[in-house]
Amino acid sequence: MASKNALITGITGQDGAYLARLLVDKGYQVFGLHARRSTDTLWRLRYLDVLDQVQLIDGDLCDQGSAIRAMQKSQAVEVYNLAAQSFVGTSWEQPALTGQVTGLGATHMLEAVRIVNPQARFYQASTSEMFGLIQETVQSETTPFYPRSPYGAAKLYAHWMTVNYRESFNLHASSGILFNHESPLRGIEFVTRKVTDAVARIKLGKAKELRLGNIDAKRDWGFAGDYVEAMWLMLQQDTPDDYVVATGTTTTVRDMCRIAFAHVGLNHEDHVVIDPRFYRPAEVDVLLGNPGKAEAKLGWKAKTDLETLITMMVDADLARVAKE
Ligand code: NAP
Ligand code: F7E
Repeated sequence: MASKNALITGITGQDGAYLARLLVDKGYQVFGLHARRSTDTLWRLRYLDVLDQVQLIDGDLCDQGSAIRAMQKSQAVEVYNLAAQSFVGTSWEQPALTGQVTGLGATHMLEAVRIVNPQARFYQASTSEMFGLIQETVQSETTPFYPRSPYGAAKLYAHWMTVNYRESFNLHASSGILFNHESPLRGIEFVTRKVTDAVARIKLGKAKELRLGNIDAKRDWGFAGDYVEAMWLMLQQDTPDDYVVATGTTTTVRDMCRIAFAHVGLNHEDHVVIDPRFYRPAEVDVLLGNPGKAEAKLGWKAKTDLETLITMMVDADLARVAKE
């Protein structure tokens, strides 16, 4: 069978790297929209040993022409729109930029698909942040949205544009409403990686304390490597749809810290310092997803529990910090 071409925006991010690895392993020709930066952003693709097997296309999602050219150059039949300003905290400092990349960027990609190849299948990286101030204890595809950050609001716009292009132009456009997912490739500013990196530094005598904000917040955390399989599965369905992707369990930041410190024989209470600088203007207190539809229709289920995930991340950070 001839190999399929896929285009990933955000290929240098955590999910982009795992998805590139997955698609290359499935025999796809993988193209990635790559925004020029003055520093190295290719380390994740190197870490998963996939950099040499993908073709990068210079472009920025804020630029409509970039999106169109990426569709033309890649001849993609599957498009995964993962690019975003994805850090919730930063979205209050850069709300307009977040709207442009995370919100309008999706419209640029949808337009590119509509103009260049309306038969191509489209995946939008939607998020549990759209539930924000939760309207139901367990969130599913039918739970009303109530975003609590400029990031959440931008993603909600992108989500509805995806639904709208599906209904208006009959695009095969699906949204994955993914709950938090982490890995050793997670950005250092996100709480799990901030914790596992600090645990490694404290264990190796390079730091003493870890400063955190609201450790009572609860999240439904899974492993990014599992979650990219759900993205791919959505584009293999005959009909496009929206799916919650989650583990179905929720844990406080405090308990996640306890797991991470305990893995190296330390007590988190001896090292964690609460610092109001890390509080957010509006918090998402608790998220808990119901992945029942993904399980029933896609045959997808999270394989990695939180303890396995966090210990994997601590071990990776111990190896990294030891080499510094
Ligand atoms: P990430 O690590 O922050 O990656 C974001 C990617 O977007 C990077 O490749 C980044 O490129 C790229 N990007 C940013 N601005 C761009 C622009 N103007 N033009 C082109 N590319 C740009 O995010 P992630 O964790 O992999 O998440 C992937 C997607 O899923 C994001 O849309 C995120 O919002 C969404 N999501 C994530 C989670 C989660 O828990 N991880 C949950 C739900 C939804 P650089 O490397 O050059 O910065
Ligand atoms: O925060 C609390 C913080 O930044 C998790 C993104 O991938 O998932 C991610 O968004 C919780 C929040 O992720 C610190 O207040 C406490 O309640 O790791 P986070 P997030 O905001 O949930 C969603 C699904 C996405 O779509 C996003 O793109 O942890 N917290 N103390 C802290 N968080 C951080 N970052 N740093 C702290 O010191």
